[in-house]
Amino acid sequence: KGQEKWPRGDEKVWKDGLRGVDKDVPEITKSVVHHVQTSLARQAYNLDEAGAYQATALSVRDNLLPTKRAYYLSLEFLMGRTLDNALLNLGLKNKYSDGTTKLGFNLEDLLEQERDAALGNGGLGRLAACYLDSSASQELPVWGYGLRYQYGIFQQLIGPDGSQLEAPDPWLQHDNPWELPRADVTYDVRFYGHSERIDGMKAVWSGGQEVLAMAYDVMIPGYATKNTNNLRLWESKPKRGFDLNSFNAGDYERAVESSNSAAAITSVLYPNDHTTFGKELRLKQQYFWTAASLNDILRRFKNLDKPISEFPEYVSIQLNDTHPTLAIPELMRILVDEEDVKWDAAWDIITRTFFFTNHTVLPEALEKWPVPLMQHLMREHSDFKSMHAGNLTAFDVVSIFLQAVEKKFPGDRERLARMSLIEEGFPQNVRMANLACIGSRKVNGVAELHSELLKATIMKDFVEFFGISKFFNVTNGITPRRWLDQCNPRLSQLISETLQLPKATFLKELSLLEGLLKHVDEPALIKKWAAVKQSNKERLAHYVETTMGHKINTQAMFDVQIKRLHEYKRQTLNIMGVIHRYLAIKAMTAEERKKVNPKVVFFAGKAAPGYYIAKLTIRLIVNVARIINEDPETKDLLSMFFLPDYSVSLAEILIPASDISQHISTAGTEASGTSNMKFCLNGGLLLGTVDGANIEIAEEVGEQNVFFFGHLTPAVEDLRYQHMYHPVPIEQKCPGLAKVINEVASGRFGDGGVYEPLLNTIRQNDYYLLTEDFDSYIQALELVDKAYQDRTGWIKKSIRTTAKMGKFSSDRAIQDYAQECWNIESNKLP
Ligand code: CJB
Repeated sequence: KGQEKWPRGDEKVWKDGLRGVDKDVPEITKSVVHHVQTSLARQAYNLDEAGAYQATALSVRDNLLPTKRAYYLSLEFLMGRTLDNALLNLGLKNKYSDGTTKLGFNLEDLLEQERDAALGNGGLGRLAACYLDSSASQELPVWGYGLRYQYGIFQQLIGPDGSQLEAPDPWLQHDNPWELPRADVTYDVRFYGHSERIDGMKAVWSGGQEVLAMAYDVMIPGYATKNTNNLRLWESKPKRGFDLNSFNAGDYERAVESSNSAAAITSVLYPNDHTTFGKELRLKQQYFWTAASLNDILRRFKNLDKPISEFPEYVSIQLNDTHPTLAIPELMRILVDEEDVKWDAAWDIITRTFFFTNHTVLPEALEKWPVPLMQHLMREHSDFKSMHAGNLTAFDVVSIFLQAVEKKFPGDRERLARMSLIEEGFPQNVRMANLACIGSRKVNGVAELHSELLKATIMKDFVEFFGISKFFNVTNGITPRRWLDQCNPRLSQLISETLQLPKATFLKELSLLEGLLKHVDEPALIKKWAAVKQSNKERLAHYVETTMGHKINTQAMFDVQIKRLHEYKRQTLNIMGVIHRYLAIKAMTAEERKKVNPKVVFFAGKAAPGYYIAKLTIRLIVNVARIINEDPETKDLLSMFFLPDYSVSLAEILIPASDISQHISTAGTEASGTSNMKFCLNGGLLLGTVDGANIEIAEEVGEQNVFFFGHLTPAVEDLRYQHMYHPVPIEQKCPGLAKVINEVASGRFGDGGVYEPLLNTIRQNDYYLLTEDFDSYIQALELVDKAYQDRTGWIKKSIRTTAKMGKFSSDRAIQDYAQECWNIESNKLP
């Protein structure tokens, strides 16, 4: 009544509730305070009972409202194995270990029986998997949608001459206990055929091929919660078994043709990374998947019995790269042709529903689809064509976009051409990134530098048109459950003891690792930390010995580069560095060799089957390894291994064992990188260029704890220009590298002629600037050696690095999306 002392109740509870941070304030109190502050816009000191009633009622009402969901559309989910992860997330590992032991089985051996679910190529697919774990763990209503490929990423074998060979990955050969087939959840998806406009507006699409999409649900258990989210994967099936007419007429091939072509859609994951090939089957995959997913999302929305105009209030859709961009025109088609929504209202729904993440600025990765192919496959989306041709219809909202551009920048034909969805040429192409951008509410890059580059390059015109606030950054993250607790249980245990916190506490709030800093100088911790690293190195050595038959010196420094083979990632720079080191040791006296820091270099990674230069790089690595591992003069000081068939499970062995890992892309080319975060979380130090998330890692851990080298992003364009127009022979530009190249060419590591095309990429225009960065790379490697000599100093760096990895939890990243894009909140279960 105005007289009472402010506030009523407990002052601390009010304050903490207002800040919304204190974990001890019950959810209910926080929720009421939240409504006082936001819904009522009132303050605690003048809150009367009527206001308190309103706030309480609103808080209770929250429990009755259907919650909004976010959908993560990704063509790739690189899940790895599930059993160990599920046991840890459910807190059941010890119990199951006891249980299976009593039955005469060792749980660890059973875990090895599981095949990786490898439905992805690399970083992009693994990121999607980490995001599912974080969403489930934080009780966020996020569902994944993808494809259930019969064959995941190919199995990599190394042939007798050192080349990569590919074999299929029939991962579904045995029953997959982690999925639930949902014969009750199916949709028809149409391809080809023809469409007719009626009333000049609505269109009816008929004929062509109809395929059935059937759902398989994969459970995503959250960590230390009862919440489980869902990943829905679609399988394509023939709509009708086979064509009985043809069968009866004796034409057996024709009879099964259509059923085979339906099943083919989800038969295999395309093994290309950072490139687009314009294959019809790939476009069919994209359309099949987006159409089925949208149907499913709409069906769920309709159960809420809300007007369609409220769709964005209940649904957000994140486009993981441009692969699901067809969801934009497909939702337009459904809204206009099936739901009777007017074009402009439909476009408004679209641009409040979709959000788009870009993962690379490499031009060869920007998806483009030929207009004729699109027209052929999806009759209804062919309006792209009329839009471009200037044959505008009143209903074509997308073309209105171009009119708006013209209005804002009159007469700027070049700008119009750049921003158009259609790229001129024979044939014309649809630019998927432009479509994804104009159809989305927001667009983000995956690390600070990358997001800045996006705004300055491929999205520049769009920033000028839409304004800067549409564009933002979400730095990638990794789940600490798999990438610390599961892959490195001893380190997780040591951290728990040191911080005197249960594992679940810091695995859910990774910034708590900072508490390690207080202990960094304690000799007991340093000793234990070193012992954990040593045991992980032994585990890796054991793996190499049993799979490849090589014994490894575990006292040596372990230097690791594991990622897709790509010229921009510069595995070639690494191998040239190894050869340089080998030649240097060969030239030393026995006395000098005593001072050399022994080192084992590990490589792993797949090359796209059609990527000739990347495959040649693998061949060179394997053949150099064969020579130096057999050289009695040097092999104790330097050895090297290419571990075949890189996978999530292999990464779980390699990452905890690394002393130093390499992330050495040409500046400005690696959007983020996520393995860099995994290595650092496991106390491995980082050797890298000033690129992607390396920069933010250095900001966190301090530059004295990372090893940086090479040119910076702003220099790259100029250097490339110089290479193009003022080439300098490699002998002058970089004598150290020239010498290494000559050794390879001369046949020191097997037939030199074989490697000419690879060597020429460096000798000729050197697009990825190896000759520019080689000297500083070698210097950085020397600094690494020097730092490693001081073993205690090294371990302190290692502890400091782990301590500062809080920012890189995918829990933080997914919260960024939840708040910045999706506007969803945790759905806490009792
Ligand atoms: N990325 O894995 C892929 N495939 C692509 O086609 C394009 C980009 C990677 O995505 C990761 C997740 O955002 C990034 O960390 C990585 O830098 C990028 O190359």
